[in-house]
This record gives sequence, C-alpha cells and structure tokens, in this order.
Amino acid sequence: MTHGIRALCSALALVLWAGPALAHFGMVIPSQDVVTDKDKAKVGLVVSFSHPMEGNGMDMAKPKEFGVVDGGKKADLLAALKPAKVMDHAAWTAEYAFKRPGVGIFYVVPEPYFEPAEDKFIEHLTKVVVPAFGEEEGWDEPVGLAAEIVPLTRPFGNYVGNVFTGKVLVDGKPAPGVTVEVEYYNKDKAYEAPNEYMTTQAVKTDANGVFSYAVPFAGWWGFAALTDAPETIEKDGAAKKVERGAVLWAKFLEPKRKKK
Ligand SMILES: [Cu+2]
Repeated sequence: MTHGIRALCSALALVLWAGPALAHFGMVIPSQDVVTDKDKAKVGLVVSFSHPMEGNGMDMAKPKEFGVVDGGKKADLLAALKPAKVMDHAAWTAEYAFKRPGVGIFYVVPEPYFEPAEDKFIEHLTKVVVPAFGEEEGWDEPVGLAAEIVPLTRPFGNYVGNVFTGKVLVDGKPAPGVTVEVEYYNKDKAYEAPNEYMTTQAVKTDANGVFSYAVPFAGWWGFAALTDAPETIEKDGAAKKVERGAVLWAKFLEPKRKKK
C-alpha cells in the first residue's frame, strides 16, 4: 500500500500527514532481461524491498525463499544469496548461470516486514522472468506462491507502449477487484513524477482477476497486486494484519534504429 512520503516506513508516520503516496515494492532485478550470448549466460539478480520510483531503500532481511523455476524444475537458490546494498539499504544479490535454453522464473518469498506507518506486516512475493537462448516456453506457468501475478502478456521481449496484462492468483484462484500498484524503477533518478499521484499508478483486476497497463516509457516496471493475507502475525501482544503483495517485474524497450 502507498503511504505518505514522510512516513518512509518509519514510526515518524505517527505524524498525521496525507502527503504524496509512494509505494514499497519487492524487487528482483536481473542484470540482463534476456540471455542470448553463451559468454554472458550468468545473470546477476538484485533482491530488495524499496521505493523504486523515489529511489528510497529499506533494509531487507534475508528472504525465506529464493529460487528459480527453469524449464519447469524448481531450484533453491537461497544459499547463493549474498548481502548487498540497494539504495543504501540492506539487500541481496545472487548469480544464476543458464546452462541450456529455458525460461527462468526467479521468485522471492521475504520475511514479513512490519510497517509502523500502516500498523501491519507486509510481504511481497516477487518474481521476474528471464528467458535464455531463444526458448520461451513456460513464461505463463505459475510458481505456486500464496499470491502471484501470472503474466498473460509474455513478460519479456516487449516494446514501450505495449499493454501488459496479467492475472492475479491468490491460493491459485483468480482474485477479482484487487488493486495493482504500478511503479517504474527510476534507477538513475532520470525521471521525476509531475505530481504526487504519478509516483505510483494503480489499476484494478476485473471479475476474472485480470489487469492491464500500457507502458509509457522504457525500463523496468513493477506490478504489485495487493491482497490481505488470511492470517495475522502477533506483535507486542496484538494480532497484526499482513499485506500480501504479488509482484512481477518486466522490462520494456525502445526499438533500435538502424544506421543508414
Ligand atoms: Cu514503504
């Protein structure tokens, strides 16, 4: 959920202030969006919990799960995670080498993070899909997470302006009426939102759990479908709600112009 910019995911949010919204996103950003070159078959993955448009980081505990489904086979990559810094905060990195043609669906299940500004826990189950060596079968397969976005648009090899469509599943079933927050990874802070509503955009899922978004400019875009987990987590003797986000990242590119 978005929250006031002054909150910055801290207790300072007790100061009432209906300010600009910015949203936290689980992030898994690969060093390359597709693998085409045998000599560059090793993909670096950066895992964080951040505010991607504003470029504000948050410390992320070591995830509960981190893995890849490659060619339909699940591989646990948790042991490959190394501590790193993203936006000056604790994050994680790993490398994965594609050995054969396949589609790798990388996924992260984080430790729930307590957000004082919202008095609830947040966990973003986050995915990114990287195809290797011309293979593209399997990009539409669910990983089987408690909540996840299953792409209906192939989540790689897309141009800017393409409409991205996905289906939100909660416990494997389509989730209607769910808000999906959309944010750009403003990595080098090249962009600025013209007004506070444009840091995070929002669309909703229809009766079949399907949402669409037309991508306006090039780069990595995150889609975070926000659901309420059925369970609560106890903190300081009180049962706290858990926001369960299903997040998917995809890169959209400008075409190259041929030199004449
Ligand atoms: Cu936040």
